[in-house]
Amino acid sequence: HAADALRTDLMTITRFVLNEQSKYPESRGDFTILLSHIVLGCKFVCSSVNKAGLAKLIGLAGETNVQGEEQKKLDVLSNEVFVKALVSSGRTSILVSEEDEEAIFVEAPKRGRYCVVFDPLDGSSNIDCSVSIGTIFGIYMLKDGGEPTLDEVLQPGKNMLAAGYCMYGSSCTFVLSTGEGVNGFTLDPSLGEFILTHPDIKIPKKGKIYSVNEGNAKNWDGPTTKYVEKCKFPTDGSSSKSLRYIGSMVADVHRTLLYGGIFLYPADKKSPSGKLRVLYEVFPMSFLMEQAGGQAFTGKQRALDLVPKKIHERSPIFMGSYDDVEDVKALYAAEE
Ligand code: AHM
Ligand code: MG
Repeated sequence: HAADALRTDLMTITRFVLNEQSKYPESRGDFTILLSHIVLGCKFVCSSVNKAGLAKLIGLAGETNVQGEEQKKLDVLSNEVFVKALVSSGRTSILVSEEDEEAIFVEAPKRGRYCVVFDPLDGSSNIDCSVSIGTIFGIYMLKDGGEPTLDEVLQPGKNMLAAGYCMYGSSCTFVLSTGEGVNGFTLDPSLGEFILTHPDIKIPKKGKIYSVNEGNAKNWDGPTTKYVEKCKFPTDGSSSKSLRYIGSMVADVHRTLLYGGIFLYPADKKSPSGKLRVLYEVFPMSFLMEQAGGQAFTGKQRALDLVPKKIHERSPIFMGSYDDVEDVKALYAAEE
């Protein structure tokens, strides 16, 4: 039986990536090593997130617990874990984290060929009520020669070598693309391993769900307003879409990838560049969307073509099913 074979022949994430990389003769296993350090960070954060309520890990940074030890907020703790895991991999040169104002340049003896941009714990407003949160990351390869500079990471998203996220939800799910499609892995807590459970994820061409913070509607621009109106009151005979919004990008994007539809965080009058960060939120998720057959659009251009000027830059974003994003593009084109 095929199902039996799968159950006993476990495709772990490490085995999967080793297989993928073996297609490239020049590959030295560096990527696999880097990824295993990211995976380790995710397992640690997953276990901390699961214990947070009990362990009283939740609390303000700087607060002290009964033992008089300083407690760390989960997002601060997660950042430390990822920075240490990435530096100790010996495969990174530059790290950009949502939690750190400045990029981190790894010291020469520990330097490697990769730059990693990441949001160690996204959706932090959801931590205290145990709603799904996640880690998002993107990986660039260093150009050869010379001292690494910030230009290595101020690159369009299409230059990413790989991108992914880990969702700490009802199960811990790791979704990865190395530029050849998208694959999903689920943590088997008894084994402590991520097992391939969602091979070759393809987003439905058109979806029945839209996902947006509609509380910002009064400040939206024309095309966004028209698009959301169309979701609710379609005029082409199609049925209206359902609204699902968690307010945790990883969870909202994960649902969009699997079920189809559109996720948007548009610009508004108060935040003309939207809210989400280009390097470690918009790019990795746009990379995954395209790899799954969907699209990602900023309101002006393909999201992966953006060239960020600053590491914490923001951009409006519309991503999801091919046809749904096509509708948004048409409304923006009509505006011009
Ligand atoms: P954060 O990095 O401060 O957690 O903010 C990012 C989050 C995303 O996960 C989510 O898509 C968005 O903020 C929700 O924003 P809003 O509460 O404005 O709807
Ligand atoms: Mg974030």
